[in-house]
Amino acid sequence: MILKRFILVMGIMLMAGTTVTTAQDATRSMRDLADLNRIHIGAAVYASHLNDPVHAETLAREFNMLTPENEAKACEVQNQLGEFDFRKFDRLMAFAEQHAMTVRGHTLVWHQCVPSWLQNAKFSRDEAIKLLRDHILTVVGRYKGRIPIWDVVNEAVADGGSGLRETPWKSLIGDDYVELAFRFAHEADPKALLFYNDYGAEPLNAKSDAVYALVKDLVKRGVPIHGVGLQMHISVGDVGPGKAIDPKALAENMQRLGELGLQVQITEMDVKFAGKPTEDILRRQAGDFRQVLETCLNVKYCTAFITWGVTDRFSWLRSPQFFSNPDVEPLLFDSDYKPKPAYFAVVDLLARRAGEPPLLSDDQVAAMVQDRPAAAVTLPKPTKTDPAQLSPDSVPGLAYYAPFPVSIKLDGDLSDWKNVPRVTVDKGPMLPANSDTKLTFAAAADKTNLYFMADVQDSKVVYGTHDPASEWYKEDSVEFYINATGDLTLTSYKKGVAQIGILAANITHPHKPILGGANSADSKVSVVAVKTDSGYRIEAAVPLITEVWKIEPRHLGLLGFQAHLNGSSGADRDTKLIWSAADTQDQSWQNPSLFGQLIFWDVATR
Ligand code: 9MR
Repeated sequence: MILKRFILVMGIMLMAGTTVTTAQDATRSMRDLADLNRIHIGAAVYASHLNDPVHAETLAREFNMLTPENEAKACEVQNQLGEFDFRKFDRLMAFAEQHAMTVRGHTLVWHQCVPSWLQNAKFSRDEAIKLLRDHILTVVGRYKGRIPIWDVVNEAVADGGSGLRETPWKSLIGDDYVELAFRFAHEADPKALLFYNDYGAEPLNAKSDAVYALVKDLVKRGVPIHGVGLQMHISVGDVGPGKAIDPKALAENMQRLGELGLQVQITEMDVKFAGKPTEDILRRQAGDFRQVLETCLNVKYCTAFITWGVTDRFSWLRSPQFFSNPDVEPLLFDSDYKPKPAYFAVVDLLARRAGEPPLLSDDQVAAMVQDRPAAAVTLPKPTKTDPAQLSPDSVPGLAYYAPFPVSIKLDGDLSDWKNVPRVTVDKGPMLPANSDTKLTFAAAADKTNLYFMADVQDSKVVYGTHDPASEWYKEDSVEFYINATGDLTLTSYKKGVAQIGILAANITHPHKPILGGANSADSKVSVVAVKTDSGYRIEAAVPLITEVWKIEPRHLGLLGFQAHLNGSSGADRDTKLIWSAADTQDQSWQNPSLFGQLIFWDVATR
């Protein structure tokens, strides 16, 4: 869906004290950009909001996912025992289907919106289990095959993380009500992805530890659970290094959940503040939204980003029952559906990540995100010089687009690398005058491996002259570096980062690779090296799943990546060529933040 539209941004981009009055030709909606990034961007909605045509139009134009804000909750669909009312829910479903939006079912089991028959109820455990099953089977079953994701259990962990909170289902059934709810939801729709959803468990803290322990146990025991929703109801200024939502700690939490085999989604984001909005508040709010989305985009397990409403006008936070600030503006669109700085922050980030023209200048971004955490390089729109190429041209020194799936055989023959873009590196901190040594590399993946190819031009290939255990880099060798931790800002090595030094000496050592470099053994790389007329050539296969990483190629998903060449003309290294522009001093061996990016590119994408 390409909706061309023109947004006149008059005086709403208020950055760093200066009013930026710009007219932006935003040719793509947030929804289009989310589609390009292959991520769901959603909003919570009431069925009654659809009465407002501007609301309906904004929702369908800007979001590819919706969550019924209340319509699926127990007190709404079954407030009287055995009497189900799906009218409002059906209305939202119909709207979503009409506009090809994905629905997140929210929520089956919760300690709020408790139906009257369950309040202070006196059922036996068996009766309660039957009621729980009937409820879930009826609700999930009605939309079987149409709702791909359900928040099965909401907010079950006590604040502070000490066990499960008291709820009607817990007191009637016991702690296993959680597990039973997941099993019943799976019974009702075996294909639906089933989530546990909670607030206050976004970064690393006692509550997120408790959520992690809960879901880890469920996974271990084979309970059908597929994801964790991180709600993200926060306040302006909460996001940033050392703050309540530290992007690094958020990424680490997502990462550990992902490593259990679960997806992660930001399910209910809004950013509140006391009093009336000011320019400064809205600017910092934009930075908060941007950093959370950026973290989500950087962690491969994060698959959706949902705001708790479309417009400030209908935010739950305005209600006297909740935050009770009639002036709060916690969302992306204001009360008149005008996009706010937060909207532009999100759209600009999505555009940059998809190689579309940025909406904001780098200064504007910096003003909203002080202490910016991520290695957010701005990349040009991906283009292919040669239409036969399987992925776009690389961006010199910054990004390499690795096509997948491409099947490669390690045999020293490059015919299977046809149409995989090649990059030549002929610069670096050490290069003797008149040397014509250079490195040409390429990368690709299939379902099991990430492949690297290095074709080295070198008039004298030197190997076997040093002890590979300590001085491997003093003779001819190629280095590929990977940062698969999801955190491209890391300034030191840890599990998941590897410097894979592959020696030319492998030419005479075909069976067990001779490697050097930090964590290189972790990579479990296989190597074939051959001598060529102009130098030597290396093909390497790094398993996508090892003890230290789980790399899942996903379109536009990224890894930290670096390529180096060490050249010797006899006694010692006299050539050092480096691909990434950030590493000017040969420091990648100890600082992964100097890597560039390897961006996966699905070959099916035109
Ligand atoms: O925004 C929702 C509000 O309209 C309802 O009155 C309330 C009770 O059903 O629930 C609000 O949504 C909550 C969500 O379902 C779970 N996480 C916290 C949300 C805000 O309270």
